Amino acid sequence: MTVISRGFHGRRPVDDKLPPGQYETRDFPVLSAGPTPRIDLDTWSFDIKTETGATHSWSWPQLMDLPFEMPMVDLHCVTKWSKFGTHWQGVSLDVLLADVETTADYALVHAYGGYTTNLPLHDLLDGQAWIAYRYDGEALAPQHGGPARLLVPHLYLWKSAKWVHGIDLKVQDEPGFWETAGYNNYGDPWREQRYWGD
Ligand SMILES: Nc1nc2c(c(=O)[nH]1)N[C@H]1C(S)=C(S)[C@@H](COP(=O)(O)O)O[C@H]1N2
Ligand SMILES: [Mo]
Repeated sequence: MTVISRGFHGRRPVDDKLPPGQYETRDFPVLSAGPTPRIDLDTWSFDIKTETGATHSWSWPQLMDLPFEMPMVDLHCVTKWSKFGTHWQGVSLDVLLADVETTADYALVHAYGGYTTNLPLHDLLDGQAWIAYRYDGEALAPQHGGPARLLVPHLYLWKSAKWVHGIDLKVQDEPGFWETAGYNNYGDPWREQRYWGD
């Protein structure tokens, strides 16, 4: 590993925050593969299902009762925009997975409306992912995934499923919606993993 001393201890310069091939935008574009689903908070649930079929379920009031975090993160979309310093509120997946017994290595995330996306379970742990329900101090807008979306900012934004409904834990990896359509199975913006083969 090469260590480069910058002789500088302030904010990272913008170029350092911008993954290869990305540009910065101040907008918050909306990208959805289908219509925004109507979701009733009275029947909303977030369900984690393990490889044995055991299911852990949270209603909306139960989610609201959990300890939350307020991460500030940079977003990177595979369509090449990046947005720096976005403010969210949500429940860490570490909290939701704490009492879930599993030997699975993979997660298939599913959303109201049918969208799916897959990632290694490891990438949901250790402070890397949230079920986010507030953005910029307000309830998360429906077009951005409200009432709640997955937020997993170290991967391209297609992994951050809007209108999240649950996560199935799998022993074997199973590609989701965009991954089946040719997008990279992992999607690390810093390695520019946009498509299969990148
Ligand atoms: N349920 C669902 N989640 C989704 C998508 C979608 O079509 N449906 N699009 C993904 C893609 S490709 C991107 S870039 C981001 C866009 O999030 P935004 O609309 O809040 O910018 O949501 C991701 N999550
Ligand atoms: Mo995207």
